[in-house]
Amino acid sequence: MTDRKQEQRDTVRADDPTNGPLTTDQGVPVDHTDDALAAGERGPTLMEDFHFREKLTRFDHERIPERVVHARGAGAYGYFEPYESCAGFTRAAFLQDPSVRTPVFVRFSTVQGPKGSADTVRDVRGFATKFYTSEGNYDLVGNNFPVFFIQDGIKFPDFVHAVKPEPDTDIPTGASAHDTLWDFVSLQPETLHAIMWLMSDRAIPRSYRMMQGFGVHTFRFVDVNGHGTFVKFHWKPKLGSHSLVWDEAQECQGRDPDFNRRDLWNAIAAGEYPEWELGVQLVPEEDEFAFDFDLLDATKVIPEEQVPVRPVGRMVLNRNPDNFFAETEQVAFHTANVVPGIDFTNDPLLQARNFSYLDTQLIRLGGPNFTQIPVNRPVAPVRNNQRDGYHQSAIHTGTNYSNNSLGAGCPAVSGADGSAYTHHAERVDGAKIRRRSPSFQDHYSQAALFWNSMADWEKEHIVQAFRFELGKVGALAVRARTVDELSNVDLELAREVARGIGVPVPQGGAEPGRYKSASPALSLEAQRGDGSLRTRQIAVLVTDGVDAEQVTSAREALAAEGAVVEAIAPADGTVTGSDGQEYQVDRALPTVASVLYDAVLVPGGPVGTPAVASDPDAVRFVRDAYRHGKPVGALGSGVGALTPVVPDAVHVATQNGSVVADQGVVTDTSPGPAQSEFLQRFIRAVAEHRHWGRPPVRT
Ligand code: HDE
Repeated sequence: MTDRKQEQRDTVRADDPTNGPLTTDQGVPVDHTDDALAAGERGPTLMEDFHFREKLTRFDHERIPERVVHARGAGAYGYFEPYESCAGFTRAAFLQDPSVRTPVFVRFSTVQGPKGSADTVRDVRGFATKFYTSEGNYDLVGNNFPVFFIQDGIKFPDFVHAVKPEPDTDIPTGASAHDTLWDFVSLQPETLHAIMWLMSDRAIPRSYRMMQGFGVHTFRFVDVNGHGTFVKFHWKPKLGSHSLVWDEAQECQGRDPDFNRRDLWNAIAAGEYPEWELGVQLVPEEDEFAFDFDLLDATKVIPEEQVPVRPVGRMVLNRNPDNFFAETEQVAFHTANVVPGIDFTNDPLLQARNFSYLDTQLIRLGGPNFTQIPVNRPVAPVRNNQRDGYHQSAIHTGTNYSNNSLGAGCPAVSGADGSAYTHHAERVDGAKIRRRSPSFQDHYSQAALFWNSMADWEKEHIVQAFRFELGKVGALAVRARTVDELSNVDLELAREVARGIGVPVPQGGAEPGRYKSASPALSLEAQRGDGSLRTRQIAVLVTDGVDAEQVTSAREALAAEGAVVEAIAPADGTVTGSDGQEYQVDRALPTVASVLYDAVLVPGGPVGTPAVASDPDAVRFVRDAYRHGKPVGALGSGVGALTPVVPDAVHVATQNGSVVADQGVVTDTSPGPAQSEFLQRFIRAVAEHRHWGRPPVRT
């Protein structure tokens, strides 16, 4: 997608506070901001230069503490609308009327790395949504995995310390491949299910726009009669869930560390608004104990095959923030921000979160008035007797206590009209104990459920991920202990991992086939979305003499499908096509790489193999695209450009002039414009996203 920043820079907004002449914070006009006031041209700077001192002081205070987890993020505004009334199970106002759009702000994030870390690291992604509802703000603070690493929030500091950079070296940044994390994992089998997700391609999403979101905990819906229903929340992206491959993700960290945030910003700026469907899994309270796991255990999913996900509405993100700090950095989520009709359960992880989020905002945003910051401000009216504190910007008048008669009793508690939040009247009875429930003790069967549900290529990627991560662990005992734990999940998985990391191959463990169940919905294969090409980035490699008809016909057909096509040449500027016309180049080859694209197309030229075939950068481009399973198309003499890269098994089939689509390598040696049959095949190959099981590259 082309960069839209310049368009934005060129638009001067009337409400921009920096429009007009320069002033100090006190509004005093400033005529000179390039030299400090000094006693003579070479003399000392004078204390009385209030503009200089104010400018530097303000600069010194620009930073606030970054989030202790989820520090790196990107956000956007949009709206949510329900498909139909959900009155049957919740009274939440924003889930009642399909004609009512509720504004939202969403922040996506990685967890481990600091604010300046790369986007495409192996990590969980945060998916936090603030609904500005008519009944107050509701925050659904979820992740792109449906399960978490621990069961009780009291372990959170331990887990986060273990995964964060090690305290002596501050290494690694944005990575989990290090001793302390795996030491923790090997000693804490409750982590295993989430670890399976972390080792899967879910941990390296292609785009924030192409990942699922999950509320993780079991929450509770409450209807107007006070009747409760357990609920798990799901976000499903319209474009489907797609991931990178690990090698590509690593290269992206250097080629474009902002890969995911740029993608989100550019898509919205281009009017390609990302969309998710909100789905709910509903469990009647009577069925609380109908499962072979505990609904309060956040390391478990309710398999979709057991309780289907019921779509209840859609969310569209259609506006980029104007100021990263003011909005994306200062947005403050809190799991306890709920509205009437949504309540908690006794999930001990959720209970801990209900304490932690407010606490963290107090330190991060410097006091209790952060709800007055525009991005956090409810659209519902706020009236109470909470007063003063750092950064108070409201000017309260009248009384500040309740009950009062001097202030006409205001603000009075609501009650009679039934609009107030009432906590679900769950009966609670128990001795005060510190003990994990026996119903939380099975840590292996759902880790195995996940493994059993994977396609072969997903399994292969998981094994490779374990080998990479554990291969970076220095303590061999930790490697071995982790493999032992894995053998309780699946013996073959454990053996495969062990073979790659130099530890004894386990002989015992979960006997093969012990855990048979699978949930096909957990595989990325089941989450392909609408199968469209919208916003897929396609590189067309061009040089002087390129067949103009081929480029134009392919470009038009792909753009009509919603793909973003970029012409990439050895240098910026223009190339001269076979028709003698000049064609604009979108990017110069040295500034890009195939990891930044979803597919590549090599058109030909009227005289023999195009020059790209001998350009090492272009050869690398095609080779990497092929290696990463991406669709590769070639036309006319461009097919020859594949020869140095694509092995015979795929390539030979293209020699007879016929159209061939093999493992997403789509070629047509006939001259002239791209034929519709070729285009259809190439479009299908791109819609597939990736093609697994290709023979290795030639070079
Ligand atoms: Fe968080 N988490 N978390 N977390 N979390 C934070 O709040 C915490 C957990 C999640 O974009 C912090 O404002 C505890 C699960 C997201 O601003 C902090 C526990 C899930 C975000 C915090 C958990 C999440 C956070 C840090 C275990 C998925 C980023 C900064 C009991 C369901 C929100 C902040 C944003 C952020 C605490 C576990 C998701 C410290 C104590 C499970 C998406 O309050």
